[in-house]
Parts: sequence; C-alpha cells; structure tokens
Amino acid sequence: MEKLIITVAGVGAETTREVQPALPVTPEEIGVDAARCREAGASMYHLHVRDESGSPTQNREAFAAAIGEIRERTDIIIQTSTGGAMGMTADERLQPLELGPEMASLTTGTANFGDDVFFNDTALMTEFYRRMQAKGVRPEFEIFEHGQIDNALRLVKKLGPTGPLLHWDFVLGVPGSMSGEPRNLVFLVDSIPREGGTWTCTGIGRWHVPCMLTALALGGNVRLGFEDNVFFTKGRLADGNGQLVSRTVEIARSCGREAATPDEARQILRLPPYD
Ligand code: KMH
Ligand code: ZN
Repeated sequence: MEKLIITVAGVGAETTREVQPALPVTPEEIGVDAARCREAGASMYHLHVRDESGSPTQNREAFAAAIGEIRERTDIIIQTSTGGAMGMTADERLQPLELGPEMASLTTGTANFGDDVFFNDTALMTEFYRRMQAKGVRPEFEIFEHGQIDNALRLVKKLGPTGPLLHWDFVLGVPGSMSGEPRNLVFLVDSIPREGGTWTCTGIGRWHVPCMLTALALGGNVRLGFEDNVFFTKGRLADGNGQLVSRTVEIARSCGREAATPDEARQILRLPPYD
C-alpha cells in the first residue's frame, strides 16, 4: 500500500484559543507546530494565518511571515488556504496564491457551514482555478458536498489540468453539509475518476476518528488538526496538533502502513521535489 500522507490543518479560521489553548496563532508558533507535526509523521500543512489580534486574515504578508517560519524549520509541503474565513471577498481569499505555494485548497461549490454559507459560485471557483493554473499551484479540491466533485471535474474539462493528477480532500461533518458516515466517504471516493488521483479525508469534530479510520480502511490519506477538531478523545482536548498526528501514525503503522515523509508525499502527488 502507498505510504500515508498526513495533512495537518493546524490553525484554521474558526478555532479560537479560548476553545483550544494550544492553537498556534503567531507565525513563529505556526512554524514550530508545523515542524513538530512533521517530526510526528505529517507531510503537509494546510495553512491559515491570523493577524496580530488573532483574527483570521488572508493578508499576503501574514502568509509570507508564517511560511518563512515554517521553512526555517521544516520541508513539509505547504498548502495555503483560499477558503479564508466566512465573509471574506474573493480578492482577499486569493492573496496567498501570489506567493506561489506548492499547493492551495479550492472548494468547488457553495456549502452550508454551520449557520453560515461558504460561498463559492461558478465565477469565483473558475477565477481561483485559473489563478492556480497561471501560478503553477496544485489545487486540493476541498469537497463538502457531492456535487462539488462534478463542479471540479467540469473545471478540469473546460480549462485543462493544473498538474499530472487530481488531489481531493473530503471534508465531512461540517454542520449543514455531508456528515462523516462511512457510507458518505465510500460514495465520494467512488465518484472521483478512478485512475491516477489521490484523496484525503477529514472529519470535523466528533467525526475525526470515524473518518480517519474509514479513510485508512479505504486506502486513502488523512487530514487532521485544530481547524477540524480540537479533541483527542471525547471531552479531552488534544495537547497539540502533533498528538493527533502521532495517534494516526501509530494506528496506520499497526496495520502495516507507514507515514510518508514530505518528499515521499511529493512523489506520490507528483509535485516537484523540494529544493
Ligand atoms: N474557513 C472555512 C470557511 C479552505 O481552507 O479552503 C473554509 C476553509 C476552506 O477553511
Ligand atoms: Zn482551511
């Protein structure tokens, strides 16, 4: 079986220090967290950043500062968010792409997100996809609802590929969108083109462990971290993103599957090698 790519969504836009005191917020904290997670077995970091007050921002310089701190410490694959936070404009959300990251997230459709609506209409996703193509940034299609797979495939068909393979992330358990039931993940995985793609899955909140286990059972990859879930077990907070990584590494290893290093993950994803 191919090695396991563990992506850490370590910061997010919605999680607060009040809820999770170990949340990394400053560029330095994010750099330290990414390095710790890499040591524990993660190969990719899905990056959101915060401003000086701790609020989510898509500011280019704030991303540059966090990326600088990560790169001082580790070779982990950096995947910047284009989702940002609720209510941000498309132009705000696009800013990190100017830095030419290796990868960036791209949600291909509007979804209910708790009491809010995560807005991604056709014009917005087309523009985001075009920008990624122009910059040579590999998208990770973040799928909250089934129809978003069809939207992503339409973009690829209409505008051409962004690289040698398609990479998907099934984000399950956001209140208002698809839940993390195993049957949902099976349905989604069954709906992406069979040849030559890669996929990962994350479960939000209480769906973290069920989704991680189902993804492992199906031979997929795993995303985890404080953006998606702050608990280690019910009612007990994780003491860091690295603790969540370590548990997944141990479970996978006990089943004969080793975690990929960042360079091994680059090979699996057919990204250019790290220099
Ligand atoms: N913060 C959410 C509204 C992404 O990073 O691409 C969206 C999000 C998705 O986190
Ligand atoms: Zn995100």
